[in-house]
Amino acid sequence: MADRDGKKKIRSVDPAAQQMAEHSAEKGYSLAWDRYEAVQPQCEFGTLGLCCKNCLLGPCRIDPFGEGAECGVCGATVDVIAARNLARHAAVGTAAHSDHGRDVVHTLRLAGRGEAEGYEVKNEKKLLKLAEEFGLKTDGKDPALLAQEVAEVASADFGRQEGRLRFVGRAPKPLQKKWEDAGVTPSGVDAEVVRALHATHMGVDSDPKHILKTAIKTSLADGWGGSMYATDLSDVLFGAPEPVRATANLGVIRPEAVNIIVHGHEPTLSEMIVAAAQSPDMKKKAEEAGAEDIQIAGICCTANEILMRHGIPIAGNFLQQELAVATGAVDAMVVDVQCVFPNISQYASCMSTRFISTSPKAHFEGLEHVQFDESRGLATAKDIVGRAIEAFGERGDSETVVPKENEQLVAGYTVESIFSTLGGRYRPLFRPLNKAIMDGRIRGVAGVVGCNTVKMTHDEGHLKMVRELIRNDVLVVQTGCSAIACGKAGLMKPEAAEVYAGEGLREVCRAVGIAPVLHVGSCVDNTRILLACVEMVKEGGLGDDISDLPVAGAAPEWMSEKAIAIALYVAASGIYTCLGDSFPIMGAPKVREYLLEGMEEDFGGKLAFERDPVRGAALMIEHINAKRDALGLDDMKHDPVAPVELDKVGEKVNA
Ligand code: SF4
Ligand code: MSK
Repeated sequence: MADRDGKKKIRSVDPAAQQMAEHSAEKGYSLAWDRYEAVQPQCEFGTLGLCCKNCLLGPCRIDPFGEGAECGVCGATVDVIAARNLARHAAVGTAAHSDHGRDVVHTLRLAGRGEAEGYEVKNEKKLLKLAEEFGLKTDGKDPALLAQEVAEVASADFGRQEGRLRFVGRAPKPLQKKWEDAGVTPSGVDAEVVRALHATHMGVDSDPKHILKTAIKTSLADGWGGSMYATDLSDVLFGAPEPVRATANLGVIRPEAVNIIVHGHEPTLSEMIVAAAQSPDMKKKAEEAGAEDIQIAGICCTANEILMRHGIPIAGNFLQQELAVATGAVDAMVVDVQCVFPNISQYASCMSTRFISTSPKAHFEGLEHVQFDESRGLATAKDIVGRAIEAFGERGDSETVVPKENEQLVAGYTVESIFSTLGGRYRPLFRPLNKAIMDGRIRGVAGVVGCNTVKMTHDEGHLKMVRELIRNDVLVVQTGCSAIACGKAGLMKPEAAEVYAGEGLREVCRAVGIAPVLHVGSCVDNTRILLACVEMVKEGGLGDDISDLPVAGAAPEWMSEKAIAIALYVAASGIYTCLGDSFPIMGAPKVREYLLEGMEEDFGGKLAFERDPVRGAALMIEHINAKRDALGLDDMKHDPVAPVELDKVGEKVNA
């Protein structure tokens, strides 16, 4: 039950979230904000990364102020302990993204064999391109057969025991050399995860810097391996996204419709749920039950996947999962893997909503489980939609409270579509973007990504940082829950350029009809940002390596182990990366020094920790300016425009 001491407000800048938090308090629902209060005080040893339980001689915890033991029972120092913990986090993050990638590979293989009901190759052009990249013979080959061969090559990369991952070859040559020299070129995806776990077993690696390199190598196997496969092969199977208009926030839930929320990360089932909901038999069934329609909406990255490809509305980001259910208008909450609160089961006993887990990897105690099986994907999806329709019938006249907030946005940008949107169809790839940077209309590009956290005000970090960047003429590309935050706030509408963007960026946005903030997908789609950087280098005029580009990355409200892997592979790819919360390593001086300074010498990129999002943006802009200076680029054409206060989210852009 919620106990917010009579305080109904939560820390969020989203009015829809506030409204539902108040309603939840009235109903007695517990929210993450309440449970965060309940777990205070949180362990400082854990926060600083100074607790080890890697063997049963421990747990060992080291006081950073020298009041207790100086090392663990085995002699592990604070730096060894913190580096090992971080490497384990990175291995878990890599495993999560990569297992998602593996599932997409598996589905592609089955689709090629004709054994995956409802799936087929939607993007033959990309399939052909990949097959050629893999050195497969393509002449006159049936796409179904080619899909199987591409899937085999991808599978082999997951299980590769030696050599290097294929996509490492996509990186600029100087970056490949940096990885070789530092000994972090990843081989197989699975092998790197296993090696990281082995290296951090009690009594194996005890050189903190070497352990950090293991963490980086593992993370590179995510960014240039598992996640990159997830993105590329999803584009092959489900089609490459194109710019698409959609809407976002809890107001997309429609009490008069059968509402199905898909939540989690994998596109394989949600694609089928979209297809099932649009099928005439399901529509008819919904009408017979008295519903106007079947409304699909998403939370977290499953949402981003179907938003990008179908314009399916977004109900909210990570911290809104419980708030969506609290509306009482959700008939089915369908979850797969990652970022799903176990707490959603509390609602199962007090409302008609069906909570349905679907992944063989993730069951939830007390919830219905409909196991997803690619070989009968459409049938599984229809079963789930049918259960939602039944729940709609059971909902009857029970109370629903749905906020009105429902913002317009444009999503669906990819490396390929940025190229055509910016006018590159008849000109060399990425030339218009590079040119706008070179002639000082766009200062640079920032990727702002990642989660929400109850340790900060929900969405505020994303909005403040992104607005500060665009007013300084930095084009922003986004993924994950950060993208959802900015979509809900109206920053992904072309009109946002008129309110928030600096004059140079505004000129570019006007000329090509884009927003100053571009949605490029889910968490695995951060690889689209890496590949856009590769294209910028290839295009020429901005240096020879990713680390020469005037670009930066950020995750102002990160919370997940996947974010640790992302931050490490982004920084090790040469990009300055600013995180809101620090990694749990602050009690370990050598680890801190390497990640915040030393790694720049090895890779050209490093991390920064800054809780204040405006200061974080300033650090990124300083970095971008330094890169512009090093490239000898012209001064910016215009001074930054005045900042706009963060008052009511989205109000200004809608005025
Ligand atoms: Fe303690 Fe060392 Fe065991 Fe960790 S590995 S719990 S520091 S004895
Ligand atoms: S869903 S990993 S909370 S971005 Fe990708 Fe959002 Fe972070 Fe999960």
